[in-house]
Amino acid sequence: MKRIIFLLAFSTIYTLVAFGQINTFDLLRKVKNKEPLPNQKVNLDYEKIIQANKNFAQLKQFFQTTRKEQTSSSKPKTLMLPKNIISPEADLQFSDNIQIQYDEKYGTPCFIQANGNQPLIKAKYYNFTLSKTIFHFIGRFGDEFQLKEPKNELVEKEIIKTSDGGTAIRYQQVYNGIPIWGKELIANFNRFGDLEVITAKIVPTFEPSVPVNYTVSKNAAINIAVEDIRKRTLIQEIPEQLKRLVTNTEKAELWYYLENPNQKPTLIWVVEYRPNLLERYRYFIDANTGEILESYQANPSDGPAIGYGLDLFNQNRQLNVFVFNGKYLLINASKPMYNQNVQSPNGVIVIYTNNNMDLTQNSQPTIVSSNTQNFSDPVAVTLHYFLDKVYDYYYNTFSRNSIDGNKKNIVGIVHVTDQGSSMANAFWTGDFMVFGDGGNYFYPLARGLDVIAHEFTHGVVQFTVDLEYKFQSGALNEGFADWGGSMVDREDWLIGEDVVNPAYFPSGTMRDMSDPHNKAYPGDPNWLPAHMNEYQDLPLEKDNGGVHINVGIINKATYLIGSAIGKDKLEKIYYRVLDKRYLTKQANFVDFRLACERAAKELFGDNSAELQAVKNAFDAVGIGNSGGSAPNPDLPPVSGKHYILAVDANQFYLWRLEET
Ligand SMILES: [Ca+2]
Ligand SMILES: [Zn+2]
Repeated sequence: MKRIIFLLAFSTIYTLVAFGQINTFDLLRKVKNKEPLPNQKVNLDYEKIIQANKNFAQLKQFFQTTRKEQTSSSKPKTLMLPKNIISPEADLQFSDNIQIQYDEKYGTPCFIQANGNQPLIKAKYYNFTLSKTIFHFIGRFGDEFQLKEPKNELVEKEIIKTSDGGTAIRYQQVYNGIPIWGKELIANFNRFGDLEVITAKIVPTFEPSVPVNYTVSKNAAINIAVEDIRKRTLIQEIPEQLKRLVTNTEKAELWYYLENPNQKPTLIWVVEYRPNLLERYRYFIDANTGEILESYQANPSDGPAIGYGLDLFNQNRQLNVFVFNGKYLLINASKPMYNQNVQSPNGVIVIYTNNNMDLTQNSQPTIVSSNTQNFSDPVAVTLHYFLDKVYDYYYNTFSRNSIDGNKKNIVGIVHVTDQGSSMANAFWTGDFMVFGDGGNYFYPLARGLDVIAHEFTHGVVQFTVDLEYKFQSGALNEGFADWGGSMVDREDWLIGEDVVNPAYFPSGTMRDMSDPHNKAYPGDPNWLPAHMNEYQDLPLEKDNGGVHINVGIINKATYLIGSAIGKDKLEKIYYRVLDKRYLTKQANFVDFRLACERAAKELFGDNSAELQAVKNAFDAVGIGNSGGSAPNPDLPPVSGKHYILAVDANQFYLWRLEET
C-alpha cells in the first residue's frame, strides 16, 4: 500500500483539503520552501513534482510570486487565499476566502477581511480569548505579516467596545520592547468573538537588529524641543483655572521612527509640549544625535486670524443653564452624561469667556454667568445653543455620549483674542474648543453650527482613530471634521457659510464639499483639489502637509457618497469607520476607501447599491482602483475537470487521478 501524505483537489475554484492531523497549509509552505516533508528521509525532487502537473506549477507560482507582486505594486492588491484552509487543530475555523490588501509603502498587510459575510476566524463555539484568536491568525499567516515574533512585537494597547457589541483591540508594534511610531494593528471582533477585520500599518521586523541605547537624555530632548518652539511661538504658563482641563503640558517618550522603508529605523524621543493653551507641538528627536527629525503643531486649527464682532442671529433661544449660589451659569447639565452632582457638576457642556483677551498665563477665563435668567452675550449664547445640538446629534444618531464617548465635559471658550486683536479662528485643543470673534474675513466663529460640529468632530476623531495631524492622515482628520459639520448642519454641503464675510469669499462659503474648487482657481486660497490628479504634495511646513488643502478630495468623495445614498446612510458608514477603528493613526486615502467599503458592506451587504456608491465615489476622485469593482484575484480560478493529486511518501511519484 502506498502511503499518501497529502492530497490536493482542483475543482472549478481550486481547493486545498487537509486530512486528519496533516496541516496542509504548512505542507504547501514546505513544498514552497523546499523543506523536508514530514516522515521523509529523502528529499523529494520538487521540480519534478511541480513540473509533473501544470496545475501544480501554477500553485507553486502562486506561493512564490504573490508577495513579490504585492510589495512592488503601486496600489494595494488583493490576495485571495485558497478556499477551505481548515485549521488542523480544528479549534478555530478559518474563512475559506480571505482577502489581504497590502500597504504600498511597507508591503505588509493593511486591511484583511473575508469575502462574503464570514468572519476571518469563527471562534464562536470555542473558549478562545480574543487575544489568542488574533495571534492564532497571525501565526498562520506569519509570512505575510513579516514579523518574527508577533506575540512579542505586538503589544496590546487598548480594548474598545464598539457600539454594535463587538470589540476592537489595538496593538502597538514594538521592537525590543520599544514602540514604533504610528505602527499598529487593530483587530476587530464581532459580539460572538469571531475575528472579522484586521487593519494595520506595520513594518517588517527590523533587520539587521537596531541598537536600543541612546545618548540624549529625556530632559535634554525636551530642552531641544523647547528651544526650537521658542523660535516659533510664545511660551506661556497655562492659567490655573484651565490647568485641570489640560491633559499634559510636557511629555517625552522613547520610540522607534521609520517613516521611510528605505531608511534605517532610528531611536527617537517623541516630545509633546504645550507652550501655551492653544498649541501643542510634537517633536521627533534623534535619541543619539539630538537632531530634530520632524516637528509640527499637533492640534487641529482652522482658518486665519484677526477680528471683528457682529450680532449673531437675533433669535431668542431657550437654553439649558445651571443655577449655583444664586447665579445662572452657562452650564448645560441636561444631558444623559450629567453626574447629578450639584456641588461638583460633571458630564456637562460649559461655556467660558476669556473676556477679549489672549489665552495666556494671565488669562482669567470665567464661566459665562448672569444674575438673571437672561444672558446678554450673543456669542456665548449661540455657542451654548449649538453645542447642545452637536452633543444631541452624536448621542441620538450614534449613542455616543460626549466627545470621548465617555461623558467628558464639553468645554468651549469664547471671546479669545490673538495678540490683542479679534481672532478669526476656531480650535480643538486636544481637550476643549476655542472660538474667536472673527475679523474682517469672518464673523464670530461660534455663528457656524458646522464650524462647531467640525471642532467637536476633531475631538471624536482623537478619541477613536486618532488620525495623525499631518499629510494624508491629517487631511482625513479634516475630512471627518467637515463630514461632522455637514451632518449636524444638514441642509447643505457648505462649510462655514454662516461665518464668512461674503466680501472676501465670493462663493459665500469657506469650503464647498460638492465643489472643492469653490468657484476659484488654483493658487487662490479658496481653491482646493477635487481629484487625486490635483493632489498637492506639500512639505510638512505647509499646512502640516496640506491637511486643509487635500481635504478637498476627501470632501468631494463624502459629498458623492452622500448625494448618491443620502446623508442618513452616509453617516452610518463614516461613523462605523470611526467606531470600529477601521483606520490606523497613519491611515492614508486608500486605507480610508477600504475602511468605508468594509463599513458599507457590513451595513448594507455585498451587492448593495450603497457599497457601489462608495466605490463609485472614490473612483470618481481617483482614490483606489479605477474599475470600481473588487480588485482581481492574482490567480484566476482554475476551470476544467476535477483531479486529485497524490504524492506518494515512498515512491515519490506524483499521481494524477481522474475523479472517480
Ligand atoms: Ca454648512
Ligand atoms: Zn479642522
